[in-house]
Parts: sequence; C-alpha cells; structure tokens
Amino acid sequence: MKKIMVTGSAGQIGSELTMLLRELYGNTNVVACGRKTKPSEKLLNSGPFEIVDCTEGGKLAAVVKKYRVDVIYHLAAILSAVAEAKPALAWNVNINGLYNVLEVAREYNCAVFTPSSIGAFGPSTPADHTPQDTIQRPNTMYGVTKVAGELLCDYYFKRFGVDTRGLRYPGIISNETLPGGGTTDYAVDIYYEAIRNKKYTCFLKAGTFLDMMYMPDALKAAVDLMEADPSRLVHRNAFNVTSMSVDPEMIAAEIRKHIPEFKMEYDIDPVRQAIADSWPNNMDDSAARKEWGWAFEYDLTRMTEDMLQVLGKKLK
Ligand code: AKB
Repeated sequence: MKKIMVTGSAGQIGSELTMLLRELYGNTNVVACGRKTKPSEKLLNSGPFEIVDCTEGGKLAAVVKKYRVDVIYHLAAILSAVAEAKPALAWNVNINGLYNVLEVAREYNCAVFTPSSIGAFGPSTPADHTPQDTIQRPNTMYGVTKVAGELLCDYYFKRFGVDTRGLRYPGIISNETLPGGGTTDYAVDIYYEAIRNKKYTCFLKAGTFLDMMYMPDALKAAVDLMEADPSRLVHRNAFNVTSMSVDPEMIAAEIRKHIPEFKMEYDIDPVRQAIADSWPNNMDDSAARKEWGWAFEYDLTRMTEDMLQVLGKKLK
C-alpha cells in the first residue's frame, strides 16, 4: 500500500483530502502534516500527524524518511488575497516550500501532487474558454508563484524524473474548513451567512464570473490524477479543471430557491476585485477530460442543495 504525506493538512482542502486518502489507502498510511499545533480531533485521532513547516527542508525529509513516504500531496500555500498583503511570505511558502518538497521527492523517489490555480492566469489571458496552453502573465504575487510552481514541477519531471502532477483549481466551495485569504472565498461565506443571517454582503461585484468547484469533485480530481496512467499525461502539472462558471448573483439566485428571503448586498473590496478581474471567466478543461477522464459531479444546483443541507445541520 502507498505511503502518503499531506502538507497543509489542516487547511480547506487538506483537512478533507487527508480523510479521503485515509479512507482509500488506510489510516496509518497517510501522515498529515501542518504547522498548526492544533489540527481537528478527527484528523489527529484517525492517523499519524507531524508538525512540519514546508519552508524547513530538513524536517520534511525526516518525515518522508520516517514513514517511507511514496507520494506527497503538497497543499501548504498562501492564497491570493493574503499573498497580495504579504508578498514575501507568499514567495517563501509557495516557492521555497515547493522547492523543498521537490528536492525531498527527488532524493526519496516520491511522486508529488501540487495544486496550481486559475490565479496562474492574468489580464492578457483569453478570459473565456481559457485554453490549456495559453498566455500566462499574472499580475499578482500569488499568480507569479503559481506559474513558477507549474514550471518548477515540469522541470523536476523532465530533468530528474520526479513524478510531478497538478491541477489548476478554480475556487473551491466546501463546508468543513473555511478557506483562508482567497479571492473566491465569497462563494463559501455566502452559504454560511445564508444559513446564519439570511443575508450576505459580497466583496466582489455582481457580474464577476469565475470558475468554481465543489469539494468532493476537487478531491476526486486530485486522487484520479495521481492514479492516472502516466503514459497518457501530456500536461502533467497544470490541468485546467472546472465544474461551473458563476457570478455572485447566480449563487444568490440558487440560494433563494431554498431561502426565498435571502438578501444580497455589495461592499466591493478593490484588492480582491482587481485580482478576480485578472482571472478567467471560464476555463476549457478538455485536456483533463481527454488525458485522465476528468468529469465533475456537482453543478451549481446540486452543490447548493448539499451545502445548505450540510450547513443547516452544522450551524444549528
Ligand atoms: C484564491 O482565491 O486565492 C484561491 C484560488 C482560486 O486559487 N481560492
């Protein structure tokens, strides 16, 4: 059985991916890593946990050695809005952290999954049906680190044969752990506030279209890509994947089907609006469909039903 390490395991994706990987590969075969001293009880009680800061290569190597890790899901990262506020931190975590992971993977022969993002595109990228291979000149620190990360992963595959794979994730919507400091976070907050207060003040303008995906599809995409036949992978490290292209009004309208009194107001955050305006409206994910069979299960309607049901119980 594969031995797996997850960095950033207490984060929005990590907290759920770790539990899925433990279900699939066995609890003791998946070591959760994070900088947080207090991960969730569920995570802590279901398998091994190690405190690891990915900017410290020696600690990463020690954990890989201790657990004889074969696959690293490297999720520790700084998201777009925080990266704009703290560019040096974003560079250190997103670039130096990834470099350390790749170096350890090279030394110990591990495969590596790294998420890229819609943030790897910029204002000169075609915004509609954004092709798999296109212009990538992002104007945010987050985007700079994501493009550099894609290239670094390609380099480690070509130069050293490290089995690197990755996805350009859209905004991920989930109900377990809140995202921290992203531009697409409104699409998570809106559901929490709909349940709590039946109203939401959105920091992005109506008409701001962005790709989104529900967490179960995001997790499935990561696992399916890592299990895919490598001989079919042309675009190893940066597959466009998406489930829906939506603006705030579309999500609000979908919520109103369940909570008719739901009200939406706007108070635009210029920093996050500028980031969102530089990202695609909708990506073409045909390469992922062709090369490893990507298909989503949750559209806006199905996701909204599930989000409101789960959060309705959780926030009671
Ligand atoms: C963010 O908004 O920063 C992330 C992303 C789309 O990469 N959710």
